[in-house]
Amino acid sequence: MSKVIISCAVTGAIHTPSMSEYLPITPEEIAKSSIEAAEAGAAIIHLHARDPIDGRPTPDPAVFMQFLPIIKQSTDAVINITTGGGLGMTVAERLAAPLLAKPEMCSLNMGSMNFNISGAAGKRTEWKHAWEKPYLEGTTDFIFRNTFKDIESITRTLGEEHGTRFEFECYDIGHLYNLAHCRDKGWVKGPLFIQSIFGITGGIGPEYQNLMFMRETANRLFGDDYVWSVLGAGRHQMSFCTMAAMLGGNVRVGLEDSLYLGRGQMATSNADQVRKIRRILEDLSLEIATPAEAREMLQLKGGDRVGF
Ligand code: KMH
Ligand code: ZN
Repeated sequence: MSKVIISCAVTGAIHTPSMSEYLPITPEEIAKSSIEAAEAGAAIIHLHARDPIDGRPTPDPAVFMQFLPIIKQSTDAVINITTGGGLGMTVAERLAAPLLAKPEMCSLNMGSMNFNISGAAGKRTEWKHAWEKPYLEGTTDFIFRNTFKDIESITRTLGEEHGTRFEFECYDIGHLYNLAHCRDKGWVKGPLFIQSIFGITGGIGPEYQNLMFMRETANRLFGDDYVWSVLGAGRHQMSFCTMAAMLGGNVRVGLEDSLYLGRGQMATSNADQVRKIRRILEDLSLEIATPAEAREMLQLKGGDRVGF
């Protein structure tokens, strides 16, 4: 069995500052949290940026550039920049930082979809910032956009022109077929890094039968030309990662997708979650991939060939 790649998505665009005091917001906090996660065993750091003043997700390349070089200088981890961005950003805005930074890896959501995170607001009545509640509640009327034309263009500009490879985010079985279509068109080549996502309202539900179905479908479509990873949103994070690892997959944790460490227990850092999944994996006699091993498994261009 090959080693397990731990990805850590440190801040994202789903959770808001009122939900956890531990969510990294400023460039300094994002850099520190990423470095800690890498030191704890994450080989890949998946990054979004936030407005340092109010924590709102931002596509501003200048903000990304405040933390990317620090993380690069302090760790060997693979830096993976979102192309999904945050709610309400245009495709061009979402691509601004990746095109400037030319990272080894970028996320790529494999379709347009409903993306309802209004449930994350919970029963909360007090908010640190005025934008948070409407941001979340507005997602009952939100469509995340990635048409085939968008996907083709992203694979050409980032992939072909800059040598960036992708974390193909698949929220449902149909997204695997979308990816197979892109592969058949010649827009993307293996080994494909597939991130199967469970538990986002708008995507497939967090049931283990779906995990098996996702795995079997990916096997049928991609044979051994893919590297599989799994994330479970919210309380499904650790159980879905564990099941994926037992099926030969890789795992993604981080405060982007869950603010908790266990039932009723907030994670106080990204590194907390990395340490927990690492412990589970090692208890299962699985070995953790180093960044160098992840680079080899995913055929990445190398940390010295980025734009930051
Ligand atoms: N938080 C994930 C469910 C992206 O950055 O492109 C979605 C995500 C999207 O990671
Ligand atoms: Zn993300």
